[in-house]
Amino acid sequence: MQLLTSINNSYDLFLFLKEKDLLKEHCISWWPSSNAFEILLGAILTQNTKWTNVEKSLINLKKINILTLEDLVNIDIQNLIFAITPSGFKNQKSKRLKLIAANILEEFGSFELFKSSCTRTWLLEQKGIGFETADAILCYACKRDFMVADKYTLKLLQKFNYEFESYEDLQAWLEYGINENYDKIVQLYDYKISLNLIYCRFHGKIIEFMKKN
Ligand code: 39A
Repeated sequence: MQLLTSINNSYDLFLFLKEKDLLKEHCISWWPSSNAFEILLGAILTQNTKWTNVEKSLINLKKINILTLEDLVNIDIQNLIFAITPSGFKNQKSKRLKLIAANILEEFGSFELFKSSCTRTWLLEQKGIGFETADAILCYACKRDFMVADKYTLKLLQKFNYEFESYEDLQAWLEYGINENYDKIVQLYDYKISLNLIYCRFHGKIIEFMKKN
């Protein structure tokens, strides 16, 4: 489907999506959890699968009390594999989860320190963490000003006849239009909205729009 509206920058795209009220049934930052550890799990489990499958794995992980990095490091791998089976690639993802939990504890000592001081470079050095997963962790779990630029976003922009050479080109395009118009965006909200929250909601609006269109 080709879209009739034309957009000149990501601020125009943001306005196009904003008027559709796509997040009215979602929490403020769109990602359905305020628990940063659960967001980290979800960001890795969602690779190459549907979110509904991730939700099933997250429920299983809660049921077996995987609530901290230490729980993840200590759980028997077979039990972890069983719990995350719904989200696919269970052997690969279980190893990745265990490894990142151990590496966070070794490098930062705690999840709180990880949230405040991890860098994008450090995340990208972790096995199985690409741009999209790293930015999802930074944006939603660590509340940093990084916009996720995923395949949904690329597909949506193709409908507006945009093409990008790389993930980082797309991300820069998304962030630039928002940053340049930050003051105008803030005025559209009747609550205090940070740049991070705008990025969270913008990304959420893109996914919800693409699921419906
Ligand atoms: N692909 C996705 C999602 N689809 C999602 N939700 C729906 C809520 N999250 C949080 C992450 N990735």
